[in-house]
Amino acid sequence: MSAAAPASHLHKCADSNVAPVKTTVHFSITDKVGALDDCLAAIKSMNISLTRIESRPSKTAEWDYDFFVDFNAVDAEQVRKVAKSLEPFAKQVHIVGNAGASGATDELPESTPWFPRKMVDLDTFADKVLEMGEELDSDHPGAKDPVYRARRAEITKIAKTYKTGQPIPHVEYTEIENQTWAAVFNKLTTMFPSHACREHQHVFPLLIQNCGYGPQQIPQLEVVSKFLKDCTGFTLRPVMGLLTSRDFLNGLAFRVFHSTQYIRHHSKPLYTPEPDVCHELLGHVPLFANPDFADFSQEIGLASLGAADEDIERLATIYWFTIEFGICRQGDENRAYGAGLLSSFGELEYCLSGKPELRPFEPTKVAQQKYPITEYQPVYFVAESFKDAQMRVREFANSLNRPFSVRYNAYTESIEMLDSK
Ligand code: HBI
Ligand code: NLE
Ligand code: FE
Repeated sequence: MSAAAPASHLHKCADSNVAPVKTTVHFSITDKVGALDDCLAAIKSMNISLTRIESRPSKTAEWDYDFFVDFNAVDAEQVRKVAKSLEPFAKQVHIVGNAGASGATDELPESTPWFPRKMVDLDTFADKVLEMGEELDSDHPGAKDPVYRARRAEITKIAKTYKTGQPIPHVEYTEIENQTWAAVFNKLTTMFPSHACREHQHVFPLLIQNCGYGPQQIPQLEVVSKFLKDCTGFTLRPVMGLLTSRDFLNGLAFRVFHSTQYIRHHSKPLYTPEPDVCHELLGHVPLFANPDFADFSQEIGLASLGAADEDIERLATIYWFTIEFGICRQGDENRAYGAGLLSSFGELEYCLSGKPELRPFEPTKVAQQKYPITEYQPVYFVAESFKDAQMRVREFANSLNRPFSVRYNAYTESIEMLDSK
């Protein structure tokens, strides 16, 4: 893939998202007998079938109630009519979710692309993924091996049917799969002491002690997820493959990391263009156990909720140059903290070799940087610390054009929308 179209392969599923459009109407009403009934009758009169309705006590001084009503809209016009019909009965009618409806943004300036508000909403992401190797014009070694394909389909079935709150099912990995893992594990662990950041090295022995990390066999996601939950509140959720940038980043807002469970093809253990269980477990997991890094990652996720498509692109680029390919300052040395580096023997060596260009981490500049996907990066960005990077991303997120701000409530595992910035 050329450097001209960063991550464009990840937008395919989003673009083919045709009607009906998942829509949420959010409104508040004052406590009065029949108030909700009036609102629902207005929607009913349009012959719309609701898919969900939820209520919460409102934070207003008037002791109002907030309602969230979901339905599948046929087009933007219908969404507009619903909003209009509620106006006489409700306060603060807000539409969330007209992403993909052509021209809808112009017609409905107040609407926002749909985003998950509760952890269970992540269940709706499950089947919107790219196929193996799709649009990665690398000669994916697994694509031509029918045995590998069948095995992968077996493992991704878990992710397809997984629901929030369930334990992640155990996978009995085969001899060949465990051998591939061993090859990656043994090679990388020789390099971590001289190339990985301090945070990664700090956690790694704990993963060996508590989560079954070692050359013998692939650790189980469920065990690792429980460990992360104890460390920082992050959890893993199985995923079939690459999600759209929007869905993937939205998960981070809930401290949920979508993790593949299958392994790369055994013919090429030291490099794969896609995420696989080696990349997740050896690259990402150690960092998500670090509190500052967890905060930083969630910050990107929160900024992505309801963000415009162009802003998702910017945030995905920031994600790419930090969580995936970030380098950080450590004393007077540079060390890798990006998972794409930490899971790739070749690139881990290369990124600190003095050959590629290193620039300071400044979100506004990073967000515009083009990058190749299936080859080593020509440019990396160096963060001073995770705390510093988080502050800079927060500042950047505040500069984005979103008419509301959001906050994650860890007690209710839900997103609170604040009307103004
Ligand atoms: N999906 N499952 C999965 N894993 C990733 O690492 C991932 C993704 N979708 C998009 C993505 N990464 C990034 O390249 C950014 O676009 C966020
Ligand atoms: N190239 C990495 C590896 O081989 O582990 C995976 C990168 C996933 C974005
Ligand atoms: Fe990754």
